[in-house]
Amino acid sequence: MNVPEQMMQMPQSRGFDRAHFEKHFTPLRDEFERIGCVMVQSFLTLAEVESLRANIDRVVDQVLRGDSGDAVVRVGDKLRSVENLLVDTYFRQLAGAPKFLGLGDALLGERVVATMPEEPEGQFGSQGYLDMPPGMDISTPPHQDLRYQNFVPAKALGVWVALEETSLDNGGMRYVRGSHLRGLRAHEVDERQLGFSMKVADFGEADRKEEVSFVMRPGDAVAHHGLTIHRSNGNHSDRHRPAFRMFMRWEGCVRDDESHGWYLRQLAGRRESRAAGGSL
Ligand SMILES: O=C(O)CCC(=O)C(=O)O
Repeated sequence: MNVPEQMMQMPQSRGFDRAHFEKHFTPLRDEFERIGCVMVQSFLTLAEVESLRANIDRVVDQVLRGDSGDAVVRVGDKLRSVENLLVDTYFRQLAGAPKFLGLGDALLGERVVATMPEEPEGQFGSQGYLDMPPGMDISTPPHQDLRYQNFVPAKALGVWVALEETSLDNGGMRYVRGSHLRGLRAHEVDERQLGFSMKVADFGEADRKEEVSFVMRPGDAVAHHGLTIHRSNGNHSDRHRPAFRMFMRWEGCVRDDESHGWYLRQLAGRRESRAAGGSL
């Protein structure tokens, strides 16, 4: 399966036509800075969406078949998430895709790189596939990605691309307006779900009141800052909510070892409890 040419073209300087992305993406920066997230309509073409989907299916069927770790999460017989797509060449190449890096550069106002799985360690942290299958009791707890990633300075973002029509009823994401301006909140372990182990400890009404959400078509993307609190309340429709997500960070970020150590200890504790037959 070929990587879509449009995403992979290699032009000047750092590998892409900066003027093109400045024209399309830089105007979104003000909203991104104020609110902490912004929708990019038709970020991917339908052909690119199809290519992504085909490659995700291929990786799940051929590469991650029999994975015994946390990379492929199923709820019942339904696929919930695939976290380490970067085991595959297609997705490794996508980490250098001009469209994604161009969006990251424009929104952060800094040169970004895609995060790699070996950086945040554990399975959460780079490119992933995320569905919220209908009729399953699953949600995404309110969290800030930087609680998992622990990059400093806090210059990171995630780009979440809808692969099908998405709105609140089928599990669309909610983002807390302005939460990225108020630093990292205390998190605690969420015992319910594999893959999403952290939640904001005191998430409450004041946060809910500030939530924004989007009606998305296939190929639309929402970029959110690494400190923006986001969650999903679950899928109450009969439609799937498949999405592709890529994380990026300023190329100069380093890891806060103390903060990351805390996260890794929580993760290890959770794995132990699961191995001992406890909750997920
Ligand atoms: O798709 C989801 O349910 C969660 C996605 C998420 O938290 C993220 O992309 O950072």
